[in-house]
Amino acid sequence: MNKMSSPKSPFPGVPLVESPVFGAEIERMELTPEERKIALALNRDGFAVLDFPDPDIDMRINRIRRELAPRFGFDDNDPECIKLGCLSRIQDAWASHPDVQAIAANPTVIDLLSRLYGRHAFPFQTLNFPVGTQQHLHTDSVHFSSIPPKFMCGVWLAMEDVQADAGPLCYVPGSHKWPSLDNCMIARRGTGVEVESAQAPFEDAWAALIAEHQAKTQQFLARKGQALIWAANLLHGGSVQNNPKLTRWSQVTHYYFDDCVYYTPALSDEYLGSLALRNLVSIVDGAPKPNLYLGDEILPKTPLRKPREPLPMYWARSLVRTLKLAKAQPVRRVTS
Ligand SMILES: O=C(O)CCC(=O)C(=O)O
Ligand SMILES: [Fe+2]
Repeated sequence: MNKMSSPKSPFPGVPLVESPVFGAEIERMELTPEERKIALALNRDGFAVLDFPDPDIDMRINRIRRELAPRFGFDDNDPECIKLGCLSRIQDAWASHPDVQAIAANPTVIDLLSRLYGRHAFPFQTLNFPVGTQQHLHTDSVHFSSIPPKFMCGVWLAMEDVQADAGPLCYVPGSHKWPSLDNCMIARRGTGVEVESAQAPFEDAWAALIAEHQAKTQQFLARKGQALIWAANLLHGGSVQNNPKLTRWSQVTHYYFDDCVYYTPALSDEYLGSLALRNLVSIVDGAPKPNLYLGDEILPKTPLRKPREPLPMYWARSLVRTLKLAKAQPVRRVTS
């Protein structure tokens, strides 16, 4: 069947690769045999491994390591120096480093993600890590969600061969099919509360899910230049770094997809209409990415707050606020 005669997806608000009718969707995706394997793995396991599609990747990695290492405060060429305890990441180095930007904006990766998800992908955040993150298992969904849900993924790139004692990337295969957690499910408010960590409040619930499914965590002993795509709701994290002298250079690029609302669930109360919207630009060209719901731009509203003062005073203030509401409030910027 050629492209022109392909029927429209019956679930345009669900990523094709996570569609309830994936068996039919994969036939319409126009994938090479290699890409088909990636689609099947992402659908089944919530992650897929690929060789990073850039003939210059080796040179780019070497330049990034050479130029970023001094900012982490250790000698990258000295195998004996202790690498633990250094500043653990640089966020959004893409803005000043052309190789970080080129990896995030790789057109082959963007094209593949766009076909797998059925909407155009755009990178919006980079993280460069010199050592293992030792980050608790988490889903990116609690940091970066979308409406419709699940239009988000991460692409992790190994910038060296990863050793077992360096704290490899780890994940729970199949966990992307478990419920996607939000504040309501764990009886917690997202607005009007102090947040120290977006993911810590969810960790008990994830541990209970792992126990319930008797699920196993796997490690990725990647080769330099290998990449891994993870789905928004896949549990992943960093294993323990047993050897403090070992590096584990990596770059993570986080992607969203066009025509969605982008927000932070950990700081939202969705059912009360309170969304911590994100104010994003695409790493490809710096273009702003508006929050769109079925084509309409969604502007931030004042979050709903619990009354903290005598009720009549609160109502009076609410009335004043309501009258002023025609004026858009500043967008709340949130970093993960
Ligand atoms: O590299 C890791 O250990 C995990 C990084 C991660 O979870 C992320 O950037 O979303
Ligand atoms: Fe993550």
